[in-house]
Amino acid sequence: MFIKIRKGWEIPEREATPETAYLNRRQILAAAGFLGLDGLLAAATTDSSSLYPAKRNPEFTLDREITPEWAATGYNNFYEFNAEDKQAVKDEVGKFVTRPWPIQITGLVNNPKTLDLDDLLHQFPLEERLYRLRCVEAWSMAVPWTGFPLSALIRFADPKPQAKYVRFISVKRPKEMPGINRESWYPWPYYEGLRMDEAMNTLSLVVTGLYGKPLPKQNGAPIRIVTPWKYGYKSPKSIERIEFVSKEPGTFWNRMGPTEYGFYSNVNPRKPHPRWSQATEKVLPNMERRATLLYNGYEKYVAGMYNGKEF
Ligand SMILES: Nc1nc2c(c(=O)[nH]1)N[C@H]1C(S)=C(S)[C@@H](COP(=O)(O)O)O[C@H]1N2
Ligand SMILES: [Mo]
Repeated sequence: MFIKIRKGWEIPEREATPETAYLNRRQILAAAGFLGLDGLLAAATTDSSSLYPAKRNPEFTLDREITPEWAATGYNNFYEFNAEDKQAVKDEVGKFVTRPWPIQITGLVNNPKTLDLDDLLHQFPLEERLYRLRCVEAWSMAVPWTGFPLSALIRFADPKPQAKYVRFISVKRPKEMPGINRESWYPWPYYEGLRMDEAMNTLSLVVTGLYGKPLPKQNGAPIRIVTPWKYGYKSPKSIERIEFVSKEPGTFWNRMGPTEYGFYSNVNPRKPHPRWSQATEKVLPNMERRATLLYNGYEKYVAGMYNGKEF
């Protein structure tokens, strides 16, 4: 596994053009006074690109460099698009439609609701957080996600006392996601879950942006979950439903390989995967090896939730 390193002369577009030079059509029309009051209101309430970049939360610091944007957005696990070639995912997302995007909040809650993503984005203040991400396959990255605490969404949903777990269900759109029919034996849609205290943990983030911009499709647009102390597959992409349930829910990867992918899947360098060691990781983009940390370095936030056996 090797990622092409950009040569000095291949200046990323982001650095060549100041981001503030981009305005969407509605903002330009509104600014020029062509839309009238309704247009201005529409531009103000439904345009979520103006929410980025969000203010960085200084609590979350890294022990390494931020992964270059081209690497984090060019090397992806998103099996609905391409299960074989991580560098091809970004080239297969073109047909994926991420607006409008209704999110269903269902199950054991007092406030079941279907919310459009853009309304959701205006209901919860966004912040940026630098987090490490450790894939179970051993590659890792460190990136600035934008989002809001999952705990805020859970409080809004107002779970009933019987709700002990939260499930997340990704979209399944074979016409837009070419990997689904190519890998038809997988139990689509992708689905994941967390215990309620894990979901309420400070670190659990509803993510809608990356590198100060709306989330790229290959990273799970328009909305995903990120749980940085767990292997990357516990961070489901492009979710359309959040369901509150009473029993430990099944998960996509546990269904595929029950002996290899447990429900908790907390990062643990001392517990090898049945087919490889987890002691070290390969850091994008150069894939240099470094030691993997217990709970991916987030022990102080999460160790208290466990009795030391949930890996
Ligand atoms: N729906 C869906 N979510 C998913 C996956 C997937 O294939 N489908 N892959 C997971 C895995 S294995 C990892 S490591 C991370 C990768 O996220 P990234 O591509 O943004 O780095 O997404 C996770 N979420
Ligand atoms: Mo992964």
